[in-house]
Amino acid sequence: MNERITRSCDCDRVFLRRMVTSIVIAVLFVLPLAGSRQEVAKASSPDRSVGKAELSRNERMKWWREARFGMFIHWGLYAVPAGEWKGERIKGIGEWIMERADIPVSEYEPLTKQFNPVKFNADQWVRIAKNAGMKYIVITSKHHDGFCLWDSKVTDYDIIDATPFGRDILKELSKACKKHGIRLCFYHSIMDWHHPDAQAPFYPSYNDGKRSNPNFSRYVETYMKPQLKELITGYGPLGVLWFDGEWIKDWTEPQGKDLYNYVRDLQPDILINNRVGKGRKGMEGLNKGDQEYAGDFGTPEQQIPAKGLPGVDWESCMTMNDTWGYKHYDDNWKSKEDLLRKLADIASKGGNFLLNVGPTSEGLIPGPSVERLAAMGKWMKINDQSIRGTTASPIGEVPWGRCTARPGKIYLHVFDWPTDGTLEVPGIESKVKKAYLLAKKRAKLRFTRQEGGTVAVAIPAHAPDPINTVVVLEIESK
Ligand code: H79
Repeated sequence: MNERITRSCDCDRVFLRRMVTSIVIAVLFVLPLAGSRQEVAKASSPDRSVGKAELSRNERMKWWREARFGMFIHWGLYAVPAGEWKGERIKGIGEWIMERADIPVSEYEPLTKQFNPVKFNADQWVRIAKNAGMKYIVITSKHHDGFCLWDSKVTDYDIIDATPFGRDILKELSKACKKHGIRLCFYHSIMDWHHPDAQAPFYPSYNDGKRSNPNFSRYVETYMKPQLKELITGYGPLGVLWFDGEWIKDWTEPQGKDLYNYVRDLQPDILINNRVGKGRKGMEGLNKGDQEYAGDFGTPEQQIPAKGLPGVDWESCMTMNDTWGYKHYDDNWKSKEDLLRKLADIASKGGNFLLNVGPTSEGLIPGPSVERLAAMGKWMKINDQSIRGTTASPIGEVPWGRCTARPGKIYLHVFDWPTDGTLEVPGIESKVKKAYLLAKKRAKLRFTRQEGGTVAVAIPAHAPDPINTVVVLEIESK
């Protein structure tokens, strides 16, 4: 099996190279005496060549594991109806309005004429993400409705050929991301309700899980793959390709593996989510079973796995209200407290947080989203070390909040500030050198060691930050 789709291949390339050298020596000198030839052949067999030395999974995942926080952007024609069709408010997520309101292609397509986001400013969007402390942006190059946000050569159903706006949104974002040091990533739907060789003939059952389109492989080979090539070669290098809509009957795991390899041949260091293939378990988006499935990370949607996913890379994607694509009447916003605590919760379980915004058809990120991101950025400016590049809690669950770590430091995210002036931290086996508030590094906190590995830290009477105050323990690294 192709080494690149083997999830367990976490070995460091440098380590491997050294190992190969040792094995060569062993082959030449030792093996003729003791030898186990099979092992040698296995360890020294070359990687599937992709034109240049292949990066190990750890090397590829490095920036993503460090980033911990990214922005999801759902933007497309659905921002025009914004949750309403023919005067009726349509239930469900906004970007699904075509399916939910049974809109035929012939009526949905003309929305292109109304898509004129004159207030779109790529630089502003990227700055909003960056100021929130986010390190990457995942935007819908194409959602299920099939409309393309870039100048695709294989269709006219795109921003340049079909709308009065006529500006290449992805090109502008790509430039702005480069300027601000943000990784640009694309969400790309495998399911396509517009392309005649995909699901469209089955109107109104766009999401039909039972029926096939006899021409689906033609759509894959002559449309989807060329489009992905355009995106990777013309807008990259990309951070992630984030597939979705893979649950349709026409999509199979072998096709997923083929697509995974196709994309990585075009950009060897790119990351690809698990929805490229069929390994997803319901909405949890974790790789199911013990079989090998394609993909570099799991994608729990609208949820945070209770215990994280030890040994697996994962990213929770979530909306700030109840829709991904803009709906003008959805006011069910999560509070900034909730969002900031979710960020700490996810980091404490070793995952990433991909937080969504759904811009309007004018090209603006809704005000309530901007406000929340600004509040998160304010917290991140002081506390980002406790999130960025950290790993899951080394001491399990704690009663007052969450915990993250990096070598030599444990970050205590205190949500419920103790009123008795003492923060009890269980399970600390290493020697504690220092304790302080991350917001006030020079003011050292006193601490005592209690029985059973608990360290009691003397803390101020009132929570310096009622949402999440971070207390740092500097420990002797093992
Ligand atoms: O892009 C956003 C949504 O439009 C898309 N994913 C996020 C990131 C999405 N969210 N929900 N859905 C799509 C609805 C899909 C629901 C289901 Fe299934 C498809 C239910 C049954 C088939 C996937 C496979 C979930 C459970 C099994």
